[in-house]
Amino acid sequence: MTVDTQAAATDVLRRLGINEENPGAFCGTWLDTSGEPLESRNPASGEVLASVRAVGEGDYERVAAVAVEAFETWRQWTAPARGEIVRQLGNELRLHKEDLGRLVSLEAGKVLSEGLGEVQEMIDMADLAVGMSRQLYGLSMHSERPQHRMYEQWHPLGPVGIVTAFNFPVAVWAWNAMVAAICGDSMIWKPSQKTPLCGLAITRIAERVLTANDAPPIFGLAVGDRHQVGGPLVADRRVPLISATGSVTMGRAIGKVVSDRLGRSLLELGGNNGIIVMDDADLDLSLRAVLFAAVGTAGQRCTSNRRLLLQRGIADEMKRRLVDAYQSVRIGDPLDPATLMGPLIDENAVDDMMRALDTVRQQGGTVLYGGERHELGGCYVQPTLVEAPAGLPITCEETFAPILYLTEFDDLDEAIALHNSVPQGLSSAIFTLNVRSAERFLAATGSDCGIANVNIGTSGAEIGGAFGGEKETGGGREAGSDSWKIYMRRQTCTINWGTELPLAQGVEFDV
Ligand code: UN1
Repeated sequence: MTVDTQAAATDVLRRLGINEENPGAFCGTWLDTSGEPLESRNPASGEVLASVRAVGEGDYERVAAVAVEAFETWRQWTAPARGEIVRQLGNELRLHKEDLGRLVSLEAGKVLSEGLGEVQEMIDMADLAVGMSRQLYGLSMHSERPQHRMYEQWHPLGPVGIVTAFNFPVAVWAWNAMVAAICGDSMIWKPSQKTPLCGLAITRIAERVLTANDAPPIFGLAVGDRHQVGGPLVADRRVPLISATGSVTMGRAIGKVVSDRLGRSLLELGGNNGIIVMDDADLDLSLRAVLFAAVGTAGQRCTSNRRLLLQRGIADEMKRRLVDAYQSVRIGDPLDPATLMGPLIDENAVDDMMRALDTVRQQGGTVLYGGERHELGGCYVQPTLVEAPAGLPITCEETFAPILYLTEFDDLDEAIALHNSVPQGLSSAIFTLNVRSAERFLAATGSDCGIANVNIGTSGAEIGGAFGGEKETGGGREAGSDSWKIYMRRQTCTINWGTELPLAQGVEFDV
């Protein structure tokens, strides 16, 4: 297929300050990095968009040293003053929303509406963080000792390492960065090597806001691989928190290194998200929700719907309607407004999908729709429906592709048991019009995931809630609610304003 993406891309890149070749690290200044050039490719056309010189020997250290220094100054700014910087950053993102949305589409291959949605998610995060900057509340407790006051306060933590994946190349940075910034932390961002231009574009915008305000260079960037950036960052004792999004394998490796140095990690790893559709569900609603969750972003969200559990009474009808809907999904250039599904990120992702489908067939699953590469070639694939008998081993694995496993069940207890039988625990949903079924799903013995929805799909969470999951998903929580607490250090303070020194627990210790 020929898409004239290069022409479309050139203007967008120029307006975002990206050249044909670019330095891959920022720490107040752009470093003349010494690593290999990294070519960023458009997955829709295979064309090179631009190239970035990755971090080489010694470059990481320079970025880290500046992050440590920037933290020393930044933590002395008041939290509302830090919020003002984030407010301005949100405004800059508003000005560049269109170009950034296009860049996300060009580099990650997601459809434009989702590219723009991702930038909106950054803007929403900025707005939320501005409000948070005046709400970093600590509790006040009643002391058991007379004339004593006890309370807790929250201080900035230190430089934070942010490792992000290709599928949300900008929003996930914002979940972390907007909050870390108002909390008084500096950052070192390692974007995915598949989407370095998104990292560059965002950092250029952040740089302008910092410079205009004489703020310290808190938004550090280091593009590179796990040897030059990932490894040193994760092992760096000066970096008290590592927030990482990616595979379970990656998270397990990072978690070990960080816990060995007794640092904190915030992990957002694989999902294997199930939707239960009951006989009494609104099937129109269920169908639309499943389609967005399973086919949206070509199944490359950590929240993508991968398992669909159908109660027997509606199973045949849902399957029929799903096949019809899958047939009419428009696949093609992500920048074409009519497109619903773009390509996978690269050839490896296509190979992984085809390998998973071979395993499906070997294990006794049946491809109901799709199952092949798409006639458009390149990284395009067919969205795929698989009939999977309960317990098919492959349904316990996350394949980052649009494969949806369909499994039938008789009653809700069986569905919940099936639902919870996988190692991952990110997002989940039930479709039902019965309040008892809905509440049963949300009860302590119901869904075991970090996110549980009723009559909406598994993906597309709002930023106001805490985002993350249990079990092999890693336990981290980002974005809204009280997720800010992990980016700060808690201090419990007790003040004696009297003339006596009473001891807690009634202990006597007088000479
Ligand atoms: C991810 O895929 O890593 O809930 C994050 C969603 C998005 C975030 C997905 N807001 O689908």
